[in-house]
Amino acid sequence: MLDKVVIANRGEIALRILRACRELGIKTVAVHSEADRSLKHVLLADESVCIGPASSAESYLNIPVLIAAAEVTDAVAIHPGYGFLSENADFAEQVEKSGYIFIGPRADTIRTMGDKVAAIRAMKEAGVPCVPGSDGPLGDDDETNIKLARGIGYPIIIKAAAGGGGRGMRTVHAEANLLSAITLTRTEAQTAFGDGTVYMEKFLETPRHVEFQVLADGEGAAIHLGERDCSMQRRHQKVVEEAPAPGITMEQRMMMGERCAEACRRINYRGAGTFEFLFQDGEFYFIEMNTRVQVEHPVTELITGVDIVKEQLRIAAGEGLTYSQDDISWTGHAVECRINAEDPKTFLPSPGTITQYHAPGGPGIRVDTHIYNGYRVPPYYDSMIAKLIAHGDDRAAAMARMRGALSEIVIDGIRTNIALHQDICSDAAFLAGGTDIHYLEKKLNL
Ligand code: MV4
Repeated sequence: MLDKVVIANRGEIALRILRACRELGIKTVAVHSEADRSLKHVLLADESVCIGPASSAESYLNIPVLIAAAEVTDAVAIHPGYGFLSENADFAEQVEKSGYIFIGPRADTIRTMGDKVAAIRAMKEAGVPCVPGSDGPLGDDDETNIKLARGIGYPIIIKAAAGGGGRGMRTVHAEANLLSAITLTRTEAQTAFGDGTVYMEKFLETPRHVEFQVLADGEGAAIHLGERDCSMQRRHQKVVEEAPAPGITMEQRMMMGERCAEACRRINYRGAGTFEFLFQDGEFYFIEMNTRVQVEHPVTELITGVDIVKEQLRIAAGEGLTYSQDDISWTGHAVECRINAEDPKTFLPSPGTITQYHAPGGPGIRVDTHIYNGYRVPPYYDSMIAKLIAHGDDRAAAMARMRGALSEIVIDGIRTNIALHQDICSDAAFLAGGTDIHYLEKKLNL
């Protein structure tokens, strides 16, 4: 097993990684900014290193300083968590060139998946169903692009190859707007990402966001852990996630999961990964692959019993996968609410000191959080402060446990979105299952 790991992240995921390391007997190094000295995992880690000022650019995004932290502590590997440098191919490359293990896929895999055109091409070749589209970058010939869009049929969407996660996209509902939309998206992409490459897809109007979790050893073995539904979102920020996805049959799960796992085998994928699909009218359409552990991984853990972070560490140590596909089964239903320090009306971040924290509990309740009484939520980073996860024998039981936990949890001193979660978890359409990606934004604008 790995001897010592640098946790190149903060907050709940840093604590989650620390706990996985501790179970595997791995020593931990917490790296933190000047604003994060009192983070819970910093206090629990075997060693800690201050890596710079509060600003992320000078601390959690500072590649040379992170590698230096591994050097001075004699660590053997770096876990990037999610966000920050987790999907930065240059970081992965520099970590490995410096002689450390990057806990994630090889740099070239991250680079391929970061280029959405290349990712779609690779997945289509591997037999994963994709959205009808340009099957490559758009060229500069207007007539060709007009014909392409006519062939696909309006509405269509123009996306930046270097975008993803909702950045750099523009929908087009009629031919009159096509050419200006291509030009605008190109210009924006060039400015935002330094790459003006764009592509075209059929625009799906009422899809759900359904994603498959995979684990692969980097030597051709890969399994899937089924799917999650992450349709409950606002401005591309997920709010509630669940597993399994309502209405997906075991046949669909095994068919799509196996296609994802097979794609991983073909590209010798290493580590944990997520295949994002749009799901509409009973069909799956691949849109992007995430090459990191995701915020919502606990719902999959609760219904499969697999510790995804421990699997990441085992894979990185070269120990391979603990499970074969036949070992994986799914029990009950799990739901996760992301608790943010934010104003319930404006959704603006609400940093400050937590004067009282009371954790919910009881059967089937898990709380992934770094907060404690007296903890000061800094204003510099993401506003997510806790994930409340409930598991039950079926979806209704999981939702009932979630409502109970939401009524028990107390977070005083700052504003949070707990009331929003209470509203969502009592919403008739949500409880019926299968609400699409636009449902929450429409509900909030009533
Ligand atoms: C789409 C789409 C409809 N049709 N692609 C947004 C984030 C990025 N991952 C892809 N996104 C979308 N791509 C086609 N062809 C609608 C979205 C989309 C979306 C997708 C998933 C979750 C939330 C979303 C919110 C708005 C738009």
